Amino acid sequence: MMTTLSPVETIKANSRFLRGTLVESLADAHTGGLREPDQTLLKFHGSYQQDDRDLREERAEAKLEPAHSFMIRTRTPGGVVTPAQWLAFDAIARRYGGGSLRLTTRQAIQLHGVIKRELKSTLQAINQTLIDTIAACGDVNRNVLVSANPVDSDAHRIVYADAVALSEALLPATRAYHEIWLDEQPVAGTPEVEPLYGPTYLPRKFKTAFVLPPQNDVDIHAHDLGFVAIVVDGVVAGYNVLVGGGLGTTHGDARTYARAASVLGYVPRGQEIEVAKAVLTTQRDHGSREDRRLSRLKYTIDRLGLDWFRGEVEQRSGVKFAPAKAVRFTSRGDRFGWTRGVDGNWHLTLRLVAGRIADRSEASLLSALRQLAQVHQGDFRITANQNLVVAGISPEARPEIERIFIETGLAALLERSPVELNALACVALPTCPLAMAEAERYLPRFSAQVQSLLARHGVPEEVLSLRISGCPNGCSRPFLAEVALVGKAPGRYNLHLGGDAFGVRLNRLYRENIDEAEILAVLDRSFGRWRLERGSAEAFGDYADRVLLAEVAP
Ligand code: SRM
Ligand code: SF4
Repeated sequence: MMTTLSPVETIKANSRFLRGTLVESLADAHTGGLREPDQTLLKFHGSYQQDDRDLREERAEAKLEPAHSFMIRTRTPGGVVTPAQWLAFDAIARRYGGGSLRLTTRQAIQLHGVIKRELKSTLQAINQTLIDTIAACGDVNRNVLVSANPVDSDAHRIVYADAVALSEALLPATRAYHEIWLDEQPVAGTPEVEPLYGPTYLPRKFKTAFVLPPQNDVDIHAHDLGFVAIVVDGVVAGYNVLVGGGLGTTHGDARTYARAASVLGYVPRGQEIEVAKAVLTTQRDHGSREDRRLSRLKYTIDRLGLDWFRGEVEQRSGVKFAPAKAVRFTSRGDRFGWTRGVDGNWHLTLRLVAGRIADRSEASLLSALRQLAQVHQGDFRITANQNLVVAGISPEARPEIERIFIETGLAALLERSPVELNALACVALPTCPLAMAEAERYLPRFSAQVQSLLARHGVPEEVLSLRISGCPNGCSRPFLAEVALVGKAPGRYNLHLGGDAFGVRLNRLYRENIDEAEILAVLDRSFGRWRLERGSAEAFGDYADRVLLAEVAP
């Protein structure tokens, strides 16, 4: 059967290992944007071309090109950043990024609004901090996630080291990034190869995460490849391996769906890189390269079968899977405030609403975190819930950190209800080109309204996961929330209910394309019924799954 490759495949194939004409595009002073193929290639270097959507109409009327700028995303496995690196990012944000940093749901830092003529200087400044942006986006293995809250400090240290090693092992080999952004001279006469990826890389993005049960703060079931640490007597003995998670969908295209990852089996520690390479190359060779909507690993597995996939990974890696070990998750959110690790050091988890850090009228978060970074001796850990852990604070250092925490207003940000503290939203408008509705800018208002409803029904302290995405791509992992809004059009959302409290069960569509008034009315009725009808202590998501969704099931 004749198949047509997606145009992105041709761009990759012709790119000379991700170089394309990026140098020429960057040098073209007539436009604030890049040539189209270079926009695709730029993603593999950790950056996206965007435009300010708040200004689109006005600029179109004035016959001006869109207000182009660039988003840059870091590769920071496990979200670990030193205080010196934080201070450097603070300076970079003030100089190139409009005075704003954004922590992402994949433990990365994003800058928005970088203009074309400063893109190279910004990437160079980032590199000087010893953080890079290679493979932060594109059809490659992306930033590797690790549970962020290091209560069990020893196991966390090991799992983090395994994640960093895996992130390095799955990096593309091309020197394009170093040549284009860091002025490295190509070595003449050396034929370039991509031993792992090949010249056309993967069919689609590929995401990996490590989790330390019982806390599922990375939503392990949302990733193409997941490693669940099995800790025996304080030692990381091995990993349960999960594959085929993925959340992106397209409204109106029933072929697309969110999928929770499936279990491949257990492997002893030390085999995870071989297994990862085998999973990745199986997807490289068998993933669809025709329709990018159907290219993620989840579709490959469903098309070819989990047993076939397991066999292929075993054959490629030489690793035989044992039956998965029993695992139980008991929480998924961040542990806000002060916690103490087994090593005696303290960790302080801060709430940063939707991960946005800027000096705004309501709080000077960028400056507050700069103050912390100036005195902190441990490290910072970006959580997969868009928050920040000030980690590894010695008992002697705690009073000074505590003083800054209180005086700068960071402590006040924790004085919110559980639902507001745990809610997530993707970026959406004004920078995301795919947004259909608001998310980040809507989160404070909407989460406060949901909180009022919970209070009205006598459960103000209920820990309920609430997530908003501006479109069905699902960047805030809405399909794993108990209550989720998924953008459909300005001011209109699909309402999903029924995820469980620990990020294991996917939710389902409950009402389609409704506005705020209707969403609140539906939630009001649903919370009322849950309070009356729930089994003892039944979480809202479980009740919605058992009762509300059963009523609307086809
Ligand atoms: Fe995402 C595309 C933001 C995590 C699924 N995502 C985008 C883009 C780059 C829009 C674009 O393609 O032009 C968004 C940029 C907005 C902006 O202005 O910054 C964007 N995604 C984000 C972030 C920043 C959301 C956030 O608020 O934190 C997250 C960055 C993560 C990182 O640091 O790497 C982010 N995106 C996710 C997640 C959650 C996760 O990975 O844990 C998902 C769902 C999981 C998954 O991949 O299945 C996710 N993003 C998508 C998709 C749908 C992929 C699919 O399989 O269909 C797209 C669109 C695409 O790839 O075509 C997308
Ligand atoms: Fe953009 Fe959609 Fe992702 Fe939100 S979910 S950041 S709107 S792509």
